[in-house]
Amino acid sequence: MAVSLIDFGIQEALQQLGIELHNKGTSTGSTWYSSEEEITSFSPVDGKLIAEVESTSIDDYEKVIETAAEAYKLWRVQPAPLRGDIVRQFGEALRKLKEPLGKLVSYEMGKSYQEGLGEVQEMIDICDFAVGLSRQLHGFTMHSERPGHRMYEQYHPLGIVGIISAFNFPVAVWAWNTALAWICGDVCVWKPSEKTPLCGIACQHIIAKVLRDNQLPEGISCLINGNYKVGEMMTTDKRIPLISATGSTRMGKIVAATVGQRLGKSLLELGGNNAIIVTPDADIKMTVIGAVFGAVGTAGQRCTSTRRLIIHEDVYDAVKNAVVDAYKQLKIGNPLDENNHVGPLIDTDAVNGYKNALQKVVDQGGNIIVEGGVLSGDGYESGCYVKPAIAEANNSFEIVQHETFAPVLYLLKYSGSVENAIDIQNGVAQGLSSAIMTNNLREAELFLSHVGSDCGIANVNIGTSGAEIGGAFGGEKETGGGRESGSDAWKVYMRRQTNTINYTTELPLAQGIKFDL
Ligand code: UN1
Repeated sequence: MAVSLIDFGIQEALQQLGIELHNKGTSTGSTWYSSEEEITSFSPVDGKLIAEVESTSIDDYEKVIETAAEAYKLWRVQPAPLRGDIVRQFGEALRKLKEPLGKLVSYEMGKSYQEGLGEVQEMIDICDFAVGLSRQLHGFTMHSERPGHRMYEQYHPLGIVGIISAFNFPVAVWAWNTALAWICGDVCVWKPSEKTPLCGIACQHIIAKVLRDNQLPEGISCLINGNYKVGEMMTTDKRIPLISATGSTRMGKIVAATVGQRLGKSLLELGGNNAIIVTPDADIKMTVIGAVFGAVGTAGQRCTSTRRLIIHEDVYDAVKNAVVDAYKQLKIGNPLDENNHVGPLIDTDAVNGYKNALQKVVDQGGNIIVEGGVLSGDGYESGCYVKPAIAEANNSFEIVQHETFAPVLYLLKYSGSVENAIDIQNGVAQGLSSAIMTNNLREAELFLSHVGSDCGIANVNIGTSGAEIGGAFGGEKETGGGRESGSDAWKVYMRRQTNTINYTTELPLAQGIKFDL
């Protein structure tokens, strides 16, 4: 049965968000400019064409940057707590629109409605976090080696921050960046994924109203649309001191090289190849929940998705059987229907990537224990619904080393001590998220120590996905090294300045240098 938009309240949600399907509006801040080229968005839920959005032309892009630069002059002189108040109001607007926006995320991206709501909650959480931070933004003071001198450091805004985000978190990752950048005094230009442009337009409507209500220019938040060519306009643009990019490692390498070429800053949040280590002391019931949600949540399309389970040989069969049993309970289908656990992949290209991975794991000597496959027929007309699959494999397989954005879980066996499992866990190019399931304090602490997990995120007795916004989010190695969201991630959105003030009538030089005139 095809999805009925009315049954799932999509039409109503769009109305509440003030947008329409087949949105013809174009690019950005203060005015909606128009151009020739269009990008189209198909819902993976029912395969329908749901948006045609005009792509930003070079001329439009220039207007956008001018609009943003103009807005920056006004924004940077607002006191930070006042900027925080705007972010507070944005958070309030999101609270009111949580359900319709969560629904749109679910419909355009394909994640479950619950996860769509969770994503909007992450936006609200980062707004709250940023509001508090707007009264902090503190630097250090230090003692000068010279008498009668004072030294301190302070943080100033950067200017225009460019945000390039991915389809899998079509709204939250923008908010992580933008809420912090705004309180720091920056203005933002956002290029959402060309696979989820309607989510971008919905967010733009929400913030534009907040800015309008406060007589502030919409240029504080600009939206541009398009494919990598529009991204390239941003990465090569010297007027954008910081580019924050989320996506594949392949994309990140191009962004880093281009931004690095002009000595700009980049904040990269790229691919993961996340593992859960299951030791003989693990609580198997907890392991199953963490592993299954990690592997099939968002249909395996989170950068934090669990891709590898590294299981000790003593508990291998017990864990394997429990996970396989849990997979039998999974319901796959329309993500707006809350009875389903797993929604579709984003598009048929992703389905091909999934099929390819399953073929490769067999070719490379793996053993499929939960069969995959593409679903067809009633309710699966989009061709994007796939069965979560499990394969017994080896960490050295080329396909296991690769991040496949789909629900494919690899089981890897280890023997001996936990160090062996940590070696396997670290034995990939990526370094985003990791977890250990154990009740053994020694194993847990070793895993968290400097000789333990080499990832940006390391958890004990929870899965690899579902991080809270309060911690810094990001990873090492080919994950790109960037940190977004909580902790002191705000510092990347500001420039640091060291100030030395002499309040005497002498001018002594540092390092005791004598220079008498
Ligand atoms: C992403 O997949 O790009 O930790 C972000 C998580 C979410 C964010 C994921 N809070 O799974």
